[in-house]
Amino acid sequence: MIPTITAFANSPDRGRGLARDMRVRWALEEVGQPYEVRLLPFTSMKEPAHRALHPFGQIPTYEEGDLVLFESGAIVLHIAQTHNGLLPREANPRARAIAWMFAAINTVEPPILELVTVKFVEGDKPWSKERLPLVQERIRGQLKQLSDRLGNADWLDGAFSAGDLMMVSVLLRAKASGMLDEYPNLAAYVARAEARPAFERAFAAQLAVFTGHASSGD
Ligand code: GTB
Repeated sequence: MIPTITAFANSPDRGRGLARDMRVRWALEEVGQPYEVRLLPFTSMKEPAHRALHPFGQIPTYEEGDLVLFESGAIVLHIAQTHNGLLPREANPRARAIAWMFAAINTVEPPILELVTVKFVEGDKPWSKERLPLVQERIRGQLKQLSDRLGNADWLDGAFSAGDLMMVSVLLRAKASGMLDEYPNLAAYVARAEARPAFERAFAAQLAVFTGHASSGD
């Protein structure tokens, strides 16, 4: 069964791969699963039809037969659990790869998102200038520890996994702010992931939406 995902019809990032459909597209490309994309204008995202799929009226969603999922982490985990290639078969390495997925979205991503909020949503508030360095320090704290753990390895725990896919997806947001370059092994880790053919295909597909060259299905 070919799954259908949703994505922005007009992504505010102009196709730079920062919207969260990118990580789902990437996972589908890694496992070789073809998929369809339904593009949503902002107005339809809050309509009842989409809210029936996503309680918060956001993208991405994932539909596959009777199954409807929201939350990019849950969607990537589902793809990884139902296909070969993104999770180790052995129980303990598999559990550790899933732990890295949670670390990405529950530990590393929150301060990176706060940076976006403080710069672009709260930028005009009188306290914003004082808050910015605090948030930046929180991000540096996480990046330093992640950098120490990665060391000279290619991936976080053995072979490339859904844990790396989620971590890189999250770090791409920090790359845009220039903070990733302070940790050369993390910058190289992200570059290594971006060079994967599956990443390149996913990136090209979401960019094609912005440039107007998207096909109806992938
Ligand atoms: N926790 C959810 C998940 O992981 O799936 C969060 C989903 C989410 O935040 N979706 C965003 C959305 O639908 C798009 S990805 N926003 C519309 C709304 O809430 O009404 C977040 C995003 C948006 C824009 C950029 N950008 O322009 O760079 C990057 C990321």
